[in-house]
Amino acid sequence: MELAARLRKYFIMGSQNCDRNPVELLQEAIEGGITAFQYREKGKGSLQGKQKLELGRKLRKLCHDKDVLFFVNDDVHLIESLEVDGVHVGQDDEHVESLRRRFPGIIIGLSVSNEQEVERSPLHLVDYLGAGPVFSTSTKEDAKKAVGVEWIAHLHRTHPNLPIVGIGGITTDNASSVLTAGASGISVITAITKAEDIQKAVRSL
Ligand code: TZP
Ligand code: MG
Repeated sequence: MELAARLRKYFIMGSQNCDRNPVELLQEAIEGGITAFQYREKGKGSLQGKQKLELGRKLRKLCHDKDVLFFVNDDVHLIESLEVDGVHVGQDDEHVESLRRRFPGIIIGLSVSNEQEVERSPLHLVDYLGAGPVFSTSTKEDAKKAVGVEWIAHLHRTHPNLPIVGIGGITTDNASSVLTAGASGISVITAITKAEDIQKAVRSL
């Protein structure tokens, strides 16, 4: 399957996002039909060191067994330890050039929130773009201002060959507007972690 199709339902989670066992939660999300997963163990209450790695191993195995793409969020140590499919980085993380040099074969996703960030980024080394926050979100402490689906449409117009994944405040109600604007996929945290029925939520995204 093409990368764009495999980014269609991209679930992001760390233990700090979970009111219940993260392994069971991911299992259900996979049953529901997510196509990609990003282990983002970050922020208040997140695991560190050995515990972070241990949970990563369990989640990585679930994805491997069900052929769900497995990403980590900007953690070079985890890239090496978990044999990831890919990594997602923001503008302030390890630079794409150095990641590409060190890990030539992995998928690299980069967040872009405005045209200045696009201009200073080596997009030729990137496999997909994370665009957002599309809608306002309180899940990420330092999230930038919401950019709307217009930002997705703009990126799609200016970079038609680069898959785009929308992020930030995406729900079962607004997901289709992000796809209609030109995104190949939507990435969500709370739309899945806080869902009453996880499988149902994933199916309707
Ligand atoms: N990057 C930009 S917004 C965001 C991240 C990681 C948080 C998305 O969380 P939610 O709950 O889907 O709005
Ligand atoms: Mg980051």
